[in-house]
Amino acid sequence: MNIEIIEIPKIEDYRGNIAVIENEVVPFEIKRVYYLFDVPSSSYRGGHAHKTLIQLLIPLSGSFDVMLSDGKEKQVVTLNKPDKGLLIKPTTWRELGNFSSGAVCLVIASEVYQEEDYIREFDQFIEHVNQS
Ligand code: T46
Repeated sequence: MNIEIIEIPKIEDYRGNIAVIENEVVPFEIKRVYYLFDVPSSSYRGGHAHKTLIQLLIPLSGSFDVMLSDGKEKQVVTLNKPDKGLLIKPTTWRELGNFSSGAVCLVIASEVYQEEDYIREFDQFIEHVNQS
């Protein structure tokens, strides 16, 4: 599976913690940041793969599950620590679900939004994997 858990450097003291993401924390130049919030617990996000985009998903608050597939194997990663992110490289099918109340998913991305980079049909994803 083309994924990695990234530890985000943090500074802890009696007042609480600060986690800092500078460019060297991620293996790409940061081009976009967005976040998912107020996601109903019964809702699913994602359900697609990217041709070139690399993303780091960080559970800023609460927890959620990321269901992953590389076309051969499946894996589920639970994200519930704000100093541990999930790096998802191409070409990986991802679906996010089981959001806890108040969960916030921060996403740091290697590219600006481009709809042409999405593979939104699982059959097309399998074809893409088999061709590459
Ligand atoms: C991903 C998961 C974790 C934009 O206009 N700009 C953006 O940067 C994004 C991310 C979305 N949009 C528009 C496109 C759609 O009209 O917002 C709408 C919802 O997007 P989407 O259905 O792709 O949202 P998710 O939560 O299913 O997927 C998003 C990212 O698109 C995706 O790359 O990995 O979050």
